[in-house]
Amino acid sequence: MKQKRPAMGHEQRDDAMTMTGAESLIRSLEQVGVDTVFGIPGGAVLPAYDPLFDSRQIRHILVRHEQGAGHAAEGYALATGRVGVCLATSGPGATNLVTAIADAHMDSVPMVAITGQVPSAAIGTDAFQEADIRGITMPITKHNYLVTDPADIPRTIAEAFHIAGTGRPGPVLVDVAKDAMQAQCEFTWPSTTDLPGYHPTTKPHSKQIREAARLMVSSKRPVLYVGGGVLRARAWDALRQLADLTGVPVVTTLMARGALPDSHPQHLGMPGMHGTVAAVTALQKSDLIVALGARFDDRVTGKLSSFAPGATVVHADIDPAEISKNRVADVPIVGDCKEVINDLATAVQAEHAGGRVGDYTGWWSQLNQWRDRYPLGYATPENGELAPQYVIERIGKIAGPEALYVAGVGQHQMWASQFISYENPGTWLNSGGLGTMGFAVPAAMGAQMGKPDATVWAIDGDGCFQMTNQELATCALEGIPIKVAVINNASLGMVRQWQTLFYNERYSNTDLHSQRVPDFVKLAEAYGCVGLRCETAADVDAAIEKAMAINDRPVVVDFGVHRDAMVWPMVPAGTSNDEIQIARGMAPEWDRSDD
Ligand SMILES: Cc1ncc(C[n+]2csc(CCOP(=O)(O)OP(=O)(O)O)c2C)c(N)n1
Ligand SMILES: [Mg+2]
Repeated sequence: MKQKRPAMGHEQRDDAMTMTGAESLIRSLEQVGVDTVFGIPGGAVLPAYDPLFDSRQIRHILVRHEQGAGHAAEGYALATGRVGVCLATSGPGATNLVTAIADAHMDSVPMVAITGQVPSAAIGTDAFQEADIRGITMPITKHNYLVTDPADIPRTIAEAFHIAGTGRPGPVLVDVAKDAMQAQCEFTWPSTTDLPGYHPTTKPHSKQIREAARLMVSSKRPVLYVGGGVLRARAWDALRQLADLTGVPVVTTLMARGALPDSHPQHLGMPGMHGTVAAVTALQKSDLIVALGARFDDRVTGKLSSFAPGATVVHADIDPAEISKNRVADVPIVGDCKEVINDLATAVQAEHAGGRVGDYTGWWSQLNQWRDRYPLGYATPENGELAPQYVIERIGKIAGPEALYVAGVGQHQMWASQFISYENPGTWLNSGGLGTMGFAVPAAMGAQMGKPDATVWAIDGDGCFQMTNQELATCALEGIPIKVAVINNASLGMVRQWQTLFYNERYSNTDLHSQRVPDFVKLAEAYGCVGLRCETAADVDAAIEKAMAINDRPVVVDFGVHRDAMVWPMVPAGTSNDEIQIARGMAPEWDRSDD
């Protein structure tokens, strides 16, 4: 399943070979090492599907909806670190990709989306199945192309993969006109990519690094605020070394879960709207925030003007546009997170050698108090119904830290982030920036394709599951044995939680009745999967173990859970992180000395 590197001498052999544009497209995908493509054919992209039929290198997974292809490409990319690829036809095929492209853009997922376009002479005529997908995706792609000359195909594909996978990763769209695929052309693979204006700065400025190190050893209440960029830069080993070297507390955002093992003694958990009291309050009371590949998202900062009022900010990111976007950085550092963190460690060592070592004793005694007093927890429903958090916690315990966990969006996503211990990078996949319901099943499918030997659990909501479960057919037929836990509270639970808290318990249109309709067990069976149901705590382990034992087909476990469970802690949207609540109407009891 590894992407194969092009054979040496290929370039020479390919020189001046005559073929169709479509053959050139498939040849180019092979040349960049693609082994898996998720897609659905249609009129405008049909020429590409013909040579694809013959490719011995590329496995095409025929999905049931293009959104599924897009999220599968994301899941593949997140699980492997390689560029994920999806393929669709013009018009509705292309527009069905839009959500997944936007998702990849928000979460910096390397992805190349290839779409067929109507013949170039018909572009702009409202031709059948014409949509200006380049225009539509302009604000949600890192870059995009419309190819009308077949001679441009190899260079465009080479550039698209280079752009998607380097610097701050992201989605690149390549829209290819049908006539360009049908025409004859000469295939020549470019030996280099020359992109004027695209030279991501990877090496950080040493003066800024020295300043950051100096601040780290002189501060009293520092926090390493670790974002998804640390995972994209594959900088987890460097992060761990920096944490060990400095003794500074670490928080990992929703996008960075697994970047530092949850069991690491300096790990305070996740910050943000549903973060731990220790993580949220550490940032809030810090005197130094070292942000690494994080973007001061509103879900982390709460009301921005009241966020971490006493903190000096070091902000490191490969994308200069992120720095000082939301919170002004006192020390801006542009660079690749791995290089930044390694250089920071070297600079801190130099400070140590000069006798300047950070003393965070007082800070740690404070942090440990918050951590001990306000651990994550949940109540067992008094009416004997199943606690959703318990189900998720047991899946994490039984499947263990080597498994991959892919969430949908909603309460179940937050609980999956809170109650599973992430010990390894790349084991937590979710839609953070866009918050796309329907992400889990197709992304789990893509992740399983990328990591065929891993156990892949989709932890999905009953609402999310109903948006993209058609890909279970794909999984069953293609032999992709994902496991799906539907955390079925029969409602759009996260929205219902807001109605409980902020709309006087007026439950307008959040009741899905999905413990009655549809029957998820029968649905799973109809799709060629194993369907199981579990409604009591006593049966949870057996249901999970049964699912774990089935590896020849997908499994869906419908966990009927208590619908009134809520996600805590919570910082209500738009309020200050100081307003964090640990249960309804209940704030932590701050010591006087905390204030
Ligand atoms: C495509 C999409 N539509 C709407 C929303 C708004 N939304 C956020 S969470 C949520 C409820 C999700 O319900 P479910 O999948 O059952 O998860 P639960 O919160 O119940 O665990 C909704 C509707 C969204 N995030 N994405
Ligand atoms: Mg639900």
